[in-house]
Amino acid sequence: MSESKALSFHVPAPAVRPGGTPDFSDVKISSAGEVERPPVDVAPEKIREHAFKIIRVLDRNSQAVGPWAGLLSDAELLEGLRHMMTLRAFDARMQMAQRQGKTSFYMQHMGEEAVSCAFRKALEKGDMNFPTYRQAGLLIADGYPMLDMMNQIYSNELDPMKGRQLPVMYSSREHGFFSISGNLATQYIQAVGWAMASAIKGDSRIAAGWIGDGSTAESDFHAALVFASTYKAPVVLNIVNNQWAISTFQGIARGGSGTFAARGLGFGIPALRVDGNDYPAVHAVAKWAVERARRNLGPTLVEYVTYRVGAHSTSDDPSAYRPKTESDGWPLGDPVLRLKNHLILRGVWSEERHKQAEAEIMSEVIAVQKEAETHGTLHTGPHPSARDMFEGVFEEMPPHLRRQRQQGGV
Ligand SMILES: Cc1ncc(C[n+]2csc(CCOP(=O)(O)OP(=O)(O)O)c2C)c(N)n1
Repeated sequence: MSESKALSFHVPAPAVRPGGTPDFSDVKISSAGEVERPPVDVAPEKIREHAFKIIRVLDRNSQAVGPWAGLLSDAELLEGLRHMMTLRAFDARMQMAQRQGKTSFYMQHMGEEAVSCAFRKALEKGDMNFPTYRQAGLLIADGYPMLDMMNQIYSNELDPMKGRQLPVMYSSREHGFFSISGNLATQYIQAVGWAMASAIKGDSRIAAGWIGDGSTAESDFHAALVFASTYKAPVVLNIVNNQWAISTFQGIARGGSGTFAARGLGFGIPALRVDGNDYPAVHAVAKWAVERARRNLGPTLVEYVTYRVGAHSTSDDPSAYRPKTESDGWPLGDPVLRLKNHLILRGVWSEERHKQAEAEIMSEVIAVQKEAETHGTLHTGPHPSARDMFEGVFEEMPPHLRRQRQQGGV
């Protein structure tokens, strides 16, 4: 025993730190059009390699190529561009509103707009998403009113959550957007349960679970995969790999598995990786996975390879843990720019129209913001009634809560 070498403890570390040169040489990027598109009823073991490649449609010249291309019309792509631009403008205004003290907190989507916006277009009315706090594109792309989102962020008198939730923790049953919870990963297993219930009832609605790269380390992620694979639940299990979990780089949560998608292999769940900054690719892969679920072929795990360009939240300063210019080095580019260039190439869009749309969208967002602010912000009234604090804790208010409410004089 005494002759054995001393053991050493391994802590994965990112390639660079602040002050260094961005380095994404470890991200193996497939060429656009390169990855095969299997039939939806493919046996999982036949597509093991898909868990290590990246499905891409838009190539370096902005052309749509390969077997996953061509599913969307020009009109649909233009609509997709508009959704992403709206989300970006919304983010910019709400980020600023937080800095002005009009709300306590905000979380941006910068760089990840394609993921939730394109995914939503693959679902049908009645399907249910179980999102994290970074999928507001699901709401924007489904036509949920921006006014309701802002009212929630301001916790004002029209806040649909009545001021009980942290900003960005939206909820809309009607728009297939399950109430966001602050506790990471809990929604992933709930998505599977919802999908199981749909199957038990003989319904045709499917569920989509959402999780970030960091949160896959939570036990609920693993529980979700066990239940989804055992019961072949009609669910799409989405992992948004934006490279970061606050200050922790994705290699920590990924550990020894080559990719996050590869986590599905041990559970017998078909697993695909897709370029998360490629709107048509995200949509095509989402459609594939949604169809599998709808045809009762079971769950699919999808890893969206993207990059969190913004800070984690308004409480975070990324320059403390990664190079300031790291997002410029991200090899998959910017989702808005890439779709814009593709549409210009198709002859249905132009630089001028893009500039004009940007201005239009921004003034629309500002108009909604002005209206929301007439109903109150963090530091100006009106607010939801303090009475509301006691509602909804139980279906019927128990006597002790009624007493507390009386003591509070509301
Ligand atoms: C159970 C739990 N642990 C820790 C936190 C604190 N926390 C909030 S966001 C976050 C990082 C999540 O990163 P990731 O899953 O990669 O998603 P991203 O924010 O990058 O979209 C952490 C640790 C929490 N909200 N819940």
